[in-house]
Amino acid sequence: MMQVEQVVPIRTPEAAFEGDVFTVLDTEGKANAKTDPKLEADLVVKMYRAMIRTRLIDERLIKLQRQGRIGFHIGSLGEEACIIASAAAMRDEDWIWPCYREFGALLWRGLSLQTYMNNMYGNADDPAKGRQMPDHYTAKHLRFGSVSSPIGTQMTQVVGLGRAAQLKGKDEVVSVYFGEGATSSNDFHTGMNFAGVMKAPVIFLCRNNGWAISVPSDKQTASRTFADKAIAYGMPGVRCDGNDPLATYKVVRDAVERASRGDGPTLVELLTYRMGGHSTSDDPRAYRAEDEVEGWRRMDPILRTRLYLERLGAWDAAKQDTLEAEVKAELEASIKQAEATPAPELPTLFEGVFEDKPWHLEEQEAELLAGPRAPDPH
Ligand SMILES: Cc1ncc(C[n+]2csc(CCOP(=O)(O)OP(=O)(O)O)c2C)c(N)n1
Repeated sequence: MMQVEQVVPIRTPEAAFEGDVFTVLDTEGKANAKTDPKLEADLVVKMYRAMIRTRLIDERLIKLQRQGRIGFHIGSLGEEACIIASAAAMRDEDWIWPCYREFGALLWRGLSLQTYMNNMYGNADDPAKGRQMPDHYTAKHLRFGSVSSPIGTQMTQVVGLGRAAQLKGKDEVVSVYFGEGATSSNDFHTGMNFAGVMKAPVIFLCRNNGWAISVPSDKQTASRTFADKAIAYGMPGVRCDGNDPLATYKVVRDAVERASRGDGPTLVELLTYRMGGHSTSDDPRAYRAEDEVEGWRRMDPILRTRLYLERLGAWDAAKQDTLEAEVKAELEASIKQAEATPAPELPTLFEGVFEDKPWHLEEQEAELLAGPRAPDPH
């Protein structure tokens, strides 16, 4: 009988990267000549700038939540390369479908920081009009899907989207993010199976960040790797260094080209590490050792990318200082405006679903508006 040797454990980067992982940059930021996709320096600088912006936004939002100014944040500390580089590898005509950690990809696609911040505050200018939790963004006009909080549900939605493009003869590819925990969901099986059978133009991006809240990746599966799961669905499964933007860009771009040719879906396992808590509602010290996090610090995607760019002569300390100052100023301005914007008007609760408001909603709205109001606690 075949022996399955798990390489899933992610306690240290060494264990995580055992075996067949596509990587370009080492921890000193040196590119491997054999795997280097030789991306334009300008593109790597653009990705690096977006990674820094994402991290600074994350750090600020965590503080805002701790100060009680926003209710919740779910971020991407340590996962910036796999999110930004995979978004960068998609073409403008393609769709990006998030899990819930991918605000960096949404900003990459062109959403303004102000609109994102309005969503974090659920104010009157929030596109979701405060009806959703913070970090539950949506931007159809940018070909960016809505956040799915129930684990895995986005994986069937994207196959429908990809299949529709296929039936209409449109050259559009869909990428979808999810964590390794989501590979245990029914929707992972359903989505992967349909995509495989129909050769749907979908790229399944599994961010293997080591943890599904408090469940470590080695308790999530008995498979050798998460990429191996692709075998059962008749599609390629690739393991990629998700803390390396060059490797991630190359692997995702190859998958886009494959899907665009009509050759079907790809599962990409992006090896990364969740440096922070699951969300601001979590304290990871309750279930994981701090030295595990320390071990991953030298794999920090921002550090590796910066070292690479410095070697190329495309980045230096002065550029870093300017960028950080710019992002911080932009952040403070967007927070100020979001806090000065009032809450959505009550009647908006009843808008946006039906073109003609049904009688029962008319009645409920009238009752709500006539009812007593608690004073504004702020
Ligand atoms: C169907 C469902 N079950 C449970 C939850 C609670 N939950 C929220 S996030 C999460 C862990 C998901 O981990 P993973 O898929 O690895 O993604 P990550 O958060 O690590 O990015 C769980 C269990 C949920 N949102 N939906």
